[in-house]
Amino acid sequence: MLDLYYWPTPNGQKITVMLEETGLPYRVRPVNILQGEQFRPAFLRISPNNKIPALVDPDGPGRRRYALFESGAILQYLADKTGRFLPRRGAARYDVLQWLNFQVGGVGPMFGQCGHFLGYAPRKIPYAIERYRNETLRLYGVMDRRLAKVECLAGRYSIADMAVYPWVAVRWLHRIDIDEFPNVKRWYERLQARPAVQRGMAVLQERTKIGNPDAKTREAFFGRTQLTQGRTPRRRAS
Ligand SMILES: N[C@@H](CCC(=O)N[C@@H](CS)C(=O)NCC(=O)O)C(=O)O
Repeated sequence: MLDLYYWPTPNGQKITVMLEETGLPYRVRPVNILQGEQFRPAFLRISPNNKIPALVDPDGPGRRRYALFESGAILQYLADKTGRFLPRRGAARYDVLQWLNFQVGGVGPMFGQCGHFLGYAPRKIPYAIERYRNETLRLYGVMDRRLAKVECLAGRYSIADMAVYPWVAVRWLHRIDIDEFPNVKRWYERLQARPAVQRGMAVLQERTKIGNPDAKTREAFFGRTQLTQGRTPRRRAS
């Protein structure tokens, strides 16, 4: 049984969607990142970057236990394990990997910063808001032009779509009007109708808490805890 270290955020939901699509048996290990549980030593041994998602496979390569972090790597691992949603070889494989990396290196970080400066920053910083919202709009434009030509990002339904979908699901955080991107909208609605996508998106959904973060959450996400990984900071030598 796979153990998924998870919280219901876009980066976590990509993996539950893939697990539901493949039917692999898994157990959810909630990591409440709003309460700083990502800094617990046992979790850091699996995910040294103190972020969900992370996965532990008791039957990994060489039939040994294998732990991995980074959602793009986890999606690729699960695709290779099952032989699904990522062609094994050839151009079609690299088509998927390009669009998967487009999400991991572009959509995730840029949409994330856009949401941060629009909704969470204690001060409104117009330059930062404009910078990240422009970048978010630009990325929507890239996807819209691509999806005008093909049904799914890499041609056919793949882990690249699963990676992007949960980020489009929270577009209200980025003040995106999906009607401005009709091809993204069509793609989104097609994925939304898939039962596995609905099941994956629903995992621990009742614990989602987006809104005004309290002091403990702010500290865990944006404060000194990020630099010390939960440990008491060492005093600087004078
Ligand atoms: N590049 C990472 C990003 C993961 C990520 O940002 N996870 C967030 C939740 S969406 C998290 O765990 N944040 C906790 C923290 O930063 O302390 C991935 O794709 O897995």
